Amino acid sequence: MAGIPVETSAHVAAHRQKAAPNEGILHRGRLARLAIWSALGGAALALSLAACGGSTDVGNLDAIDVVDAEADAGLTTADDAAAPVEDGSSGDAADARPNECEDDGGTITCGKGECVRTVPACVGGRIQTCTPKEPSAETCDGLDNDCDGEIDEDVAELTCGVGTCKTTVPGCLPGGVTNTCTPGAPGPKTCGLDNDCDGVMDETGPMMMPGTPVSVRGFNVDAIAEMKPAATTTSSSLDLTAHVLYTQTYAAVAGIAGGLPNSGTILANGRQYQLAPFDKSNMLKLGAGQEGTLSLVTPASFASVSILGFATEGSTGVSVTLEYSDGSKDLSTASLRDWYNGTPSIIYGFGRVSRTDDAEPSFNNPKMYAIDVNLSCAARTKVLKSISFKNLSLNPAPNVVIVAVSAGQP
Ligand SMILES: [Ca+2]
Ligand SMILES: [Ca+2]
Ligand SMILES: [Ca+2]
Ligand SMILES: [Ca+2]
Repeated sequence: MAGIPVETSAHVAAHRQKAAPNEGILHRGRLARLAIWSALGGAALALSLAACGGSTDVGNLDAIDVVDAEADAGLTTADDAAAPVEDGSSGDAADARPNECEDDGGTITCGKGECVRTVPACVGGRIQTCTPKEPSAETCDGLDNDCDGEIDEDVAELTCGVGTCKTTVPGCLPGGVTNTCTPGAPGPKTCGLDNDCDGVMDETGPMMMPGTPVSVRGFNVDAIAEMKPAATTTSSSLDLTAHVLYTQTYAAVAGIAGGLPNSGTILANGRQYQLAPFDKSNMLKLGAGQEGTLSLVTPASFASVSILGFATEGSTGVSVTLEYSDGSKDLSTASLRDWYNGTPSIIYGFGRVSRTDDAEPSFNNPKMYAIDVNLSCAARTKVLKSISFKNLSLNPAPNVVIVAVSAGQP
């Protein structure tokens, strides 16, 4: 046995330093065999140590090489210089060497979403490592492209429409379906919002319905006959042929149909108007070119104003000026149709009579009409104190007759 090199722990350490990484740790089975060699060749230990004590054994018969060549025969399938090997003795102590494994068909899975990769856990006795696939930008496809565990989560939202029609929806629907954006439907204008979705903040709101009566003063004629004879219960006719209106009480006494409601309340088009008392001035009559003003008994803020009136002896234009407590005014113009046969009318069928002979009720005529004024958003915050009118006719004939005012609250 003399001359057979023997590995010691010191020798093994030296061997490890120059060994390939996969041979960095001595196989324990080899250590067991080393013990036998030590016992048999104890006398040669000193010689062996001397032979292996140098800084290199390149070109020399290395102690481990020798051991492997003789002791590993039949036990391993490759030498230490080759890749680590599977020695077929699964689970025994000899298999504890790192990076060695059993080729049992097992796999390793790593990554999330589209980055998932599965590799064999063991190839050629070597434990394998698993590297996930490269992520990509998240797109709407029902997949987790960027491999963060969430599907389609970074697809941008869709926005469309303007004003109150503006709509925002998810860019991607479940299942990877690209969404579409549909703007909301336009609605009635409302102050401070772009409800009609034209990109401009609305400066006017809706007409406020129903309107409620606004008590005003400033009427200049009593043109409602509440009792016979009309000449004594009215102060002025409304046209060139001495006609005035009459009440239901007058009609009952006169034995004729029609007549304005004794309550003086007129309901039409969702608005309520209240006639002034029948025994006082109850209409504003303006001849061609004339102006007149109705003052609110209680100034207040309104969203819309509706003026009940008509013209006689023909239709005519009329200017309407809303006057606010801060001194500002809103001017608009309208036309008032003749009280016979104009359309559309607010009310008709109440008849008229002559101040001189109490005759000629006519039940499809006369008619009354409405001038509706929608206040601007800014004007709705103001206090309306009066409404002035001007008969725009240049001819002497048509008269403007204003009967009542109704208004909607903001
Ligand atoms: Ca994702
Ligand atoms: Ca995706
Ligand atoms: Ca608008
Ligand atoms: Ca009267």
